[in-house]
Amino acid sequence: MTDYKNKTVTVIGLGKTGLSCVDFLVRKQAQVRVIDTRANPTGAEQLGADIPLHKGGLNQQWLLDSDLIVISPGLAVKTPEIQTALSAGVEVVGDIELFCREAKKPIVAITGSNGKSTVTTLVAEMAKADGLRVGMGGNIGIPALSLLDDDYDLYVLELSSFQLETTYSLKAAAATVLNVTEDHMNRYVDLEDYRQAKLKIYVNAETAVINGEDLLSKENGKQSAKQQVSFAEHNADYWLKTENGKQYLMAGDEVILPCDDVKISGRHNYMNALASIALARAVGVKNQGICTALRTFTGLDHRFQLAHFAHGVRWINDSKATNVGSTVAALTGLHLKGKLHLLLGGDGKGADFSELEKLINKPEILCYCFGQDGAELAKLSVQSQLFDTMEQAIQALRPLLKSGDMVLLSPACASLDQFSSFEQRGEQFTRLAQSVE
Ligand code: LKM
Repeated sequence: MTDYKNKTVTVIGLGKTGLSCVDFLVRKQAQVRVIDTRANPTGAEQLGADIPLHKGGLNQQWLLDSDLIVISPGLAVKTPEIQTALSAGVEVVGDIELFCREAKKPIVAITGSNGKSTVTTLVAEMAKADGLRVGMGGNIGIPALSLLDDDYDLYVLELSSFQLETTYSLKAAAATVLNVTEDHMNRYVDLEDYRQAKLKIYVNAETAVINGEDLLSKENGKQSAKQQVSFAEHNADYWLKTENGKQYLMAGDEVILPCDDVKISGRHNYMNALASIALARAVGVKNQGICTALRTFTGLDHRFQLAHFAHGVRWINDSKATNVGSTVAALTGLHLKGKLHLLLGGDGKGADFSELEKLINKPEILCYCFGQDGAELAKLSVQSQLFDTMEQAIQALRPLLKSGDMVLLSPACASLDQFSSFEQRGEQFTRLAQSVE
């Protein structure tokens, strides 16, 4: 369905994405109504007074008499009421599906357990530096449907596995699954179930960009990209050359840039840079734009960001680390002078934390655990303490700090048990860090 006029469409889940769906559908002259399972959904105050809103639960009758249901990534498709509507023949899609049916310009589509916001931003910066008008959004920043209002040459979208589950019409010019490590185990049966949702990004793609070091990121036959390119340290189309102790970002035999000229650092960031180069080149971005972006992009807020430096203590905000793989990346290759005071906790979403054990159970690392799954995290190391909140954990570690130490918030968990988002958690950490004297 692409003609929504006079169709009865139920949007499930408000927030800025839900509002973007309502706005789009109203302009298409659909009969729109909204359901949100929360008692006080965010964005309700911005909803037009003429749009019916059912909150605090689902409304099976509304779902059954819909011509179309547009479901939020915040609600599982396997929810029984949604399954009942699907069985009755009602079409169920997400906001990205609506976007793909309308978009007239090439799309670079990016997913992965880790690094997707960094790569999305880098690709967009590369294309902008090359003179393109770029619409960037999706799972970060601006909801995809809100990008349709402007005249862009290229779309660069970050897509979550939940968004990909409800997308059928994506034909990306270039698509990547950056990596697959465990996340969202409260919403998927197992890692394979989660991976299959992510692999949908390759269906009908022009170029698939795969991680040569992560077999789980590869197409598995059901997908059908026309071309495939790889990135990895060795034996890949986009790779890292090491010569006389210096490293270089490479495309085949061609040097793109010495790693010393790249602002973001660390091995995983060089992999992010290689993936970004592969995606940008797949849509025709020239080296000049690629290099300008790599030389200037300093990284995202809440992503291993220096929040404060005082009395020789570095306070690092890595609130964006909402899964184990992300915290593993933060801890791998960390340069420590003194002790590491590591803040861990929140909603683990059913994760197996055991991979962290060997990385954190060290004499130079002290763990301060908090939130819903704090107790489980505290069991991983002998030098750990348990608190109710992040704020209490920070109060406890303050008197122990010595010059050369690092305080790192890289919690390996979602924030939604105690915060409205990882951004809010990172802002609180930064405020507390800066209030040290
Ligand atoms: N109907 C209905 C709804 C809609 C939305 C009911 C409902 C919600 C809850 O709101 C959200 C918002 C955002 C639920 C989510 C959101 C995001 C569920 C999952 C995600 S996510 O997985 O894409 N991102 C989180 C993660 O764990 O990666 C981000 C966690 C964080 O700390 O910010 F209840």
